[in-house]
Amino acid sequence: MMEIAPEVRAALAAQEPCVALETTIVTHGLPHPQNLETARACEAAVRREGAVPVTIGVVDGRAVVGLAAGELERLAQGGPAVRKIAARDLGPAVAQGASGGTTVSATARLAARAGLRVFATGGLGGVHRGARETWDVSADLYELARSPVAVFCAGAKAILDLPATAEMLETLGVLVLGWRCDTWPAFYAAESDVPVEHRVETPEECAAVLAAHWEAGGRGAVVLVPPPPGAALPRAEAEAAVQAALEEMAARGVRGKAVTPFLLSAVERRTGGRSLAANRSLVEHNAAVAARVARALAGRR
Ligand code: PSU
Ligand code: MN
Repeated sequence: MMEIAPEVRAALAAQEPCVALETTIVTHGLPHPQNLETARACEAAVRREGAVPVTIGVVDGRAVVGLAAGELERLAQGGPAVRKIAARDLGPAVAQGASGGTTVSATARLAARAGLRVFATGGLGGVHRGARETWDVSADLYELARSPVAVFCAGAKAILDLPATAEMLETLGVLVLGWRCDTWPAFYAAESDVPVEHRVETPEECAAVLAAHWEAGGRGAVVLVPPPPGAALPRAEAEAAVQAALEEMAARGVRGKAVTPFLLSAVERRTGGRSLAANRSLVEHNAAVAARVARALAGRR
């Protein structure tokens, strides 16, 4: 059911550092052609830091761990047939021969099955604002309660309820680490009011904490990486754009898996594309930090 690319298979056998990358950000998160450029830039960043990039997605019913360049291009072309595939959608996608981008939940599931421990993306899914009425909580959180994978991200997307997301991760036993930060980054903005309990300063320290977490029977972890200085948007600007996007969404009655893609594009319009630029550079930065930690983890074996 799952296909591991030869390069990835060899790297895993040799215990070389690998970094998994998701593809919903390609198929549903960023517009074309920035989506493809960003995905390639992430792969390049991982290689520059001395690790093997492992982009994961579903192509014609094949759940591929380590997409070839042409397969990634096909997903990036998009179109209505390209699905957004969360962990629970893997079965239907494979059995029906469909193609799609895998969300954090599906990517974490496949990465863990392949034996990968380090995974980078832009933002994690989480508890949506208004979840008390809608019950909209991303399956990403529940999957991290099960799969022993560390996700490097700039926090949960700014469109979410951050304090509720942090509480939920605590309930689910998902470890949260701050990469050189003491509060949750608010995705486009570098900080928020939500504290992070455990801070790490170096790849070696991060690797040591993750290794101990897994040795103690822990499963998923989230490593919060604030956006690099040049990339972050001012907090007030990001917040105003999100508020307006949420109102537009309510007026249009958008629901279910369309919520996240809708909000991302509405925020992009309202920041004059600046959120898109921030998104691109922070994902690449996350991939680079993840690769450095993957190397430190490999060095411990
Ligand atoms: N972060 C982004 N863009 C995205 C996503 C995250 O900057 O497109 C995607 C991730 O794949 C994440 C998914 O797993 O959104 C969450 O979707 P939902 O809220 O429907 O669970
Ligand atoms: Mn949802």
